[in-house]
Amino acid sequence: MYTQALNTSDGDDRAVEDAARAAEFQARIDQDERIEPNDWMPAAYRKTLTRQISQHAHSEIVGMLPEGNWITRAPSLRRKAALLAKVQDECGHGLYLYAAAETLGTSREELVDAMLAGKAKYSSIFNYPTLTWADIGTIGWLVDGAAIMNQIPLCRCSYGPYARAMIRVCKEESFHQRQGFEIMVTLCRGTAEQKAMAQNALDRWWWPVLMMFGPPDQASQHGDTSTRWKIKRFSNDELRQKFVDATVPQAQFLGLTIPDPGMKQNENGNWEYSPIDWEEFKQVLAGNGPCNRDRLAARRKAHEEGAWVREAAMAYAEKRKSRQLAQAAE
Ligand code: FAQ
Repeated sequence: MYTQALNTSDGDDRAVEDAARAAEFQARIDQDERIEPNDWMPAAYRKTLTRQISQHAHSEIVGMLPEGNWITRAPSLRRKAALLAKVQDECGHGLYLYAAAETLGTSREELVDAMLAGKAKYSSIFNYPTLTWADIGTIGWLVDGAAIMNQIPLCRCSYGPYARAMIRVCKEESFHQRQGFEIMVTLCRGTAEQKAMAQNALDRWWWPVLMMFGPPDQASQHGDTSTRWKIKRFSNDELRQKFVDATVPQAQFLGLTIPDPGMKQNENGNWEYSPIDWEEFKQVLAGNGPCNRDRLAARRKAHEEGAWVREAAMAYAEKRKSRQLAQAAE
């Protein structure tokens, strides 16, 4: 009885202490202070950031596959060099992001294993195929364009390592967007067949790109808490609208038609789009998109084939450590 009373009072004390720390944490966020890895943070903040940053890292890595598919078939040496550099940049983004996620206490091995086991998500957009060269232009123009719209506000995210990684990532995404748009300009000024290929790519990618921003606000599970913690600065629908408003004039410049006959501009200047097929989004998230199985199979194969690199790096690190210990003991 006495022990129980003691435990209850211990528990109460801990709850009061945790509430005080959480209030102090929220006050730091409200004052736009950056949270750094060794600072106290609520377990739920750590968890949601690990989730978001690792999903983002997986997206960059899986995102190399659709474009990687065209490196050997790029139409000129110049296009090939730019595409190769872009795909390598995406790999680099994945690496900065895994490093940022690791500062929250989960190892890269655990994060990667969760993705390979199909437990962790990556962006729905990378489950669509790249059928023609125009898809490479469209990915740069629209997918990187959407990524920039979503990621610029993440440069002001409350978690320091994520915000800092985003600054460099956004600079590189901006180059990617331009190279994609330039491919589209070339195709649209080319033959009728090239222009038709560009239109066909836009027709296939438009709706999946709008889905990249996540479910509508009323269905977003993490939106409110992530906004309160200043991980997100804008809601999914706000960013989607900004993207549509920025993209419509670009499509007009290219002379392409957005595949949404119901789209209209309202008196505020915003482009109102037709309802999105959220059933398709759910199916892609459930693993039933056109390329989900291929993407995971390709990542698993690459992981298995890279085992010797990880083993060699570990053996080298261990050897180096024992040499340093021996030198320190001399
Ligand atoms: N795909 O409650 P919310 C790129 C999930 S990088 C798959 O609204 P949240 C560069 C969400 O995770 C592209 N899953 O979630 C590139 C959650 O599930 P969970 C990646 C999605 O986190 C270009 C559930 O639905 N960018 O493209 C998607 O508040 C070219 C409920 O959603 C980032 O990751 C989706 N589209 O908002 C690379 C940016 N949307 O975790 C190569 C950072 C939602 O409970 C080539 N991430 N879900 O199991 C974010 O800003 C956010 O995480 C959102 C989702 C906006 C994606």
